[in-house]
Amino acid sequence: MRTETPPIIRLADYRPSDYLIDRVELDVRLHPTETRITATLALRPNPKGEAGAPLVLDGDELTLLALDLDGQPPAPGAVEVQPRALVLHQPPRRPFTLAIETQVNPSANTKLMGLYRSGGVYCTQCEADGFRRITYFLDRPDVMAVYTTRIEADLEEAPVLLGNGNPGQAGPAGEGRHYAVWHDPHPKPAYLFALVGGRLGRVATRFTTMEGRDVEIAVYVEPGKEPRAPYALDAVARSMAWDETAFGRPYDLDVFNVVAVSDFNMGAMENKGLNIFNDKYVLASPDTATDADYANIEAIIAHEYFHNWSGNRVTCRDWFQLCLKEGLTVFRDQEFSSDARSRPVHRIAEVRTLRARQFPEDAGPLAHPVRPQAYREINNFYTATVYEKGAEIVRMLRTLLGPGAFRGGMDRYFAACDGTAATVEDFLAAFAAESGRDLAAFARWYAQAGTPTVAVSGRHDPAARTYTLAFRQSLPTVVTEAASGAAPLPLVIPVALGLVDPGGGAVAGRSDRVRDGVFVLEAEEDSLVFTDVDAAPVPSLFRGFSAPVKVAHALTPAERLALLSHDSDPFNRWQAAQSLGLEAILSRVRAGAPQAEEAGPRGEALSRALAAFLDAEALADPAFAALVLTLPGDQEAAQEIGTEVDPDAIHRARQTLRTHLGRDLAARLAALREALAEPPGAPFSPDAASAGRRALRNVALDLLAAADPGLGTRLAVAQVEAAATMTDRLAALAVLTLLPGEARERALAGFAEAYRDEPLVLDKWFAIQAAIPEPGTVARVRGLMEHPAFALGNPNRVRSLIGSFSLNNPTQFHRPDGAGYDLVAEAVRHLDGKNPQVAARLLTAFNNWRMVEAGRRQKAEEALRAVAAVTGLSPDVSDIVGRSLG
Ligand code: 0A1
Ligand code: ZN
Repeated sequence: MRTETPPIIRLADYRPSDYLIDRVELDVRLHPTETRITATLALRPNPKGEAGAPLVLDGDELTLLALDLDGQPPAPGAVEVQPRALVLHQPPRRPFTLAIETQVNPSANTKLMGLYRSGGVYCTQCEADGFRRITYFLDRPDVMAVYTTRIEADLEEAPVLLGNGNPGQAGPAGEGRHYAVWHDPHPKPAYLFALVGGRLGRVATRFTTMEGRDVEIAVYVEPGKEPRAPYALDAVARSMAWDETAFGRPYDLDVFNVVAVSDFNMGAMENKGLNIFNDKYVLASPDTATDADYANIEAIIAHEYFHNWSGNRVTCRDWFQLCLKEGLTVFRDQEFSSDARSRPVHRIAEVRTLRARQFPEDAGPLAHPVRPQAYREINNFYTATVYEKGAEIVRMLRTLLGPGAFRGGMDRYFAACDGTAATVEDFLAAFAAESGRDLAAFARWYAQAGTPTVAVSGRHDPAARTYTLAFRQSLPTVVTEAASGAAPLPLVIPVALGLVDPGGGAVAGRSDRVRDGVFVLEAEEDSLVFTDVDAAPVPSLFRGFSAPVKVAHALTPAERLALLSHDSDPFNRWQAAQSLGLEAILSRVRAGAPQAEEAGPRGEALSRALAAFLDAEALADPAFAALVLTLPGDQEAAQEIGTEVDPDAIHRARQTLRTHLGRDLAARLAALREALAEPPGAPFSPDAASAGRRALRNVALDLLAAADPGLGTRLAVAQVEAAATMTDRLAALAVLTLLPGEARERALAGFAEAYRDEPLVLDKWFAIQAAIPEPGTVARVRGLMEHPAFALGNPNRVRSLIGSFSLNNPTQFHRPDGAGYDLVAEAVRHLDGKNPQVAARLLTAFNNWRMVEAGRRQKAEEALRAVAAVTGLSPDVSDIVGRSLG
């Protein structure tokens, strides 16, 4: 088999479908290897399509058993079965019915797209194009139909049968089988179809909507795991309530079901009324889930639930509009989590994710606009850019319009587009109509790839008592196969800002171009004059991270310290500490390994700043303090350096700074650990305040261990043994992984033994070992791939071991001898035959290969070329490898 580069699909070529499907009746007879599906489709020509065109139904790995047209077998020669399509020539020019019987093998479906089995449970995944693996269909999101699904299965094997919409008739079907009918009254695209059949445990609750609808909410999990489901169940109920209050959006069916499965390509899926989840994002107990897991479960439950309006009631016209549902829904789940937890702490977490994942994507060969103009494989576009940068665009819109007009625009959007498959233009039109603003220039955020840089300089004029800020924006020209590489146009950039008095007093300065604390930068260059400014202030720019940009703004350590101490904006206080930390790391790297013991002047400044900060307020907001104490990661420093990166030099510099901070702050950190210690037997709570205390305690442990490995080992070993929560146990184990020796190996072995029957906990064990920054790790990871708990067929295992290695272990992934690259490339090659989507995602770790120094770069290129040379590569992997090398 030859590798085929999949053809390019362009937004500019969009055409409405020639046919529409109004109703779908599915009859699914579940069987482990021979599942049969009869689909009865009510079709009609689309008045917007081409009259008399052949009907081309998508299909993939289907066996066609029977077909009839309006109750008759079609005329000989009228039907053509192609490998990936069923073509009906000269279909009727009036409404007609097609009944199609297909057969599939769910047990052999290792791609986890379409109908497959996970731990014996039948389930489906249809986004983006999996429905065509169940039956022949117009598998595109602008074809929306009303579905009725009859599911039949062996009663022993699958006592629970779930579908989209509301439950209808159910009962015995003879020969030990039974059936259930589900009807979804809301027209939907095929990608939102789902069914589940299996033996499952259940927890449930009820919710009454603002419209008075009584809804039954249920969460289904592996039998026996019910005690771990209530947190997710409660998160559904809280999400329902929040969407009513925050956006006026009620739920619209009588039941809402969530099913957790252990084999899932992504996080979760918003199928109408039947969300299917990776069990990692459902199951939680203090002994098995960390605080981060609890936060993720809450956020992802909310995300999928919010899709019911932003995604399902209003869906996407085509896959280029993916950000229309994803960016908006991420924004909505971020707001939900901010309301449920600490808003500033959550904002910092969002920005850390954006910088760690989206900025690198936007700076490498896989860069693409939030709304791509072309793709070869849509499943490769579920990216940080579409999701996270997409959410930032919605956030900027709110900043620009203000909360009132934003909410009004959202209401208009939902009203105007309800029941339709919409576009980004429809979305922006609602806000333009509401606010009376022209959003044409703002729309460039959707079309231009790359992270903009905004360079700022400030000048105080004592005589005129003015303070002038000069801004200049620049956007890299991104050249891809899909985009011309045309010079980018200026973006509309909301700059939330304020002036801070270095001594902590008030600054009187004002400018009438700043409204509600926001200045809007629209031109390439602009300057802003504040009047009545007596003394030179420190500008606090991009408060709350008001735009997804890099800021080039030279400040002295003293000025950063002033922001850390006196800014009213918590985000920028954190940012000040981060900038000091980053500058301290970079200056060490640039100086080329100076004396190991020295922190450098910036390191000293950081120590002093953090000491003052800890004395003043560590206990006031522990979660915030934990973030302030956490240095920027290796990858962030690498991004900043940009070319000829030496990951070892960065790692050494960061470790030295950690050691230095740990020494300078040792007494304070030890005191903090005491002050934050949990009284024995205290009840567990996953709430943000309790999690914040745990976070600060564990950051303190990490720094103490960096300063004094002996003490660190003793403290961490004790904590691993005595921990009351997985958060504390895992944090201590992670500290130990940085301290080579017997104690570490014993702790790791003990952990594996204690959780031998807990795959999701063993994933954490895989992940922290894969991140050990030592030359032995490649061999360790290869060994772990042979561990009985590892399985290449399970996406969670693969991501935990190999994904963690490639993303969280820069020194070993980028080993100078190329052994790290080879490990990942080999895994991609093995996996591609099984699960191309996960293989392709794994390969994106090579995204920044051009940034590393020449020796490593050559090794990375060799590894990529070895993947490219494999015959029979999937479209998924061939797309990523092609763009990475392109
Ligand atoms: N719409 C889902 C993401 C998703 C996309 C593709 C999938 O197929 C494997 C699964 C899920 C979301 O945003 O949560
Ligand atoms: Zn989503």
